[in-house]
Amino acid sequence: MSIDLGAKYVWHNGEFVEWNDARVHVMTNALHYGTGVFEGIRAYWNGDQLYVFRLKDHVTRLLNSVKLYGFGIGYNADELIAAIKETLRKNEFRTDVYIRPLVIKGVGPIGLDIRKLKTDVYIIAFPYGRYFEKEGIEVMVSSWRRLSGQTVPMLAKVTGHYTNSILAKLEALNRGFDDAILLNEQGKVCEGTGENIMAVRDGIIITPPLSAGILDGITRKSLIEVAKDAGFMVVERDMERSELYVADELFFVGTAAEITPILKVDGRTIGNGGVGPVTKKLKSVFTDIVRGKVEKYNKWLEPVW
Ligand code: PY5
Repeated sequence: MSIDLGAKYVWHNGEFVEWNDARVHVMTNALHYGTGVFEGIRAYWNGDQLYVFRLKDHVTRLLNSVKLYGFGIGYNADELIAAIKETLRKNEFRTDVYIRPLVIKGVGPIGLDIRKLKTDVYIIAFPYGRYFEKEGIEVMVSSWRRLSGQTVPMLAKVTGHYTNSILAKLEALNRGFDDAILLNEQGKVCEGTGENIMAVRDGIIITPPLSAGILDGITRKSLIEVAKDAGFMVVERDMERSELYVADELFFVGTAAEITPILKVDGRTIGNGGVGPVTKKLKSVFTDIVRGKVEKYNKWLEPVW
């Protein structure tokens, strides 16, 4: 069984394999214990160039995830960057693309001593559009708490951590919502299931700090810089659950989600129920930035062709 996502080749440990041949054995440790780290990266086609957004930052975070779990990986940042660009060229992509580097602990016996297991590195990439079909979404505050940084390193983007996100996502979908916001164990706002969160209140942009146990999101970091450059005040601080309900604007930010307006939380309308002016402004600037239309931020773009 395979799935056709419109890609021809997958990069595996330095070689290209046909999409349908990119398989793993059932004794792959990562399948049993969630021992994989990964990235989600987007590349945008602007008509004559394919730009990978903040490629170096994503690769750095991947290597930090590897380090936090003590996996070992036989490639440095420059080699991974080159491999990712090569994968996009090999697939001849001239369209918007999602890139998923995946580093997993490979085949081994049933135990937890992963030290001697081979690390398999994959670079998967395929044409991709929107993550959320709707322009604005309705979310609930999950009954599940976000994994705590005292349990697992939350700065690491680890496959196993996503069982927590999936519980929250399923709970939300089964109750008719589009997604969920997770609180941390202190009851403060943390993040979405696969997105960071930002609120606007009285013209000030508020977002939970790294110490709330969020993933150190690259979209979040970029938007903080863009918003400040545009003259907005941005505050990274703990947020109460109740602040969600009284926010003027609320939106998710992330590679997959890009900037997704949140129109309702737990059935309560946010602001006037539409997409607010700050969200609109950031969305429009961000859309231009990723396609190379704003000179100042071209430093974030890695051309492929
Ligand atoms: N928080 C979590 C839990 C995430 O999974 C993600 C990204 C983010 C925040 C945002 O980080 P960034 O801006 O660096 O992307 N999630 C992945 C993505 O590609 C996968 C989601 C299923 O957006």
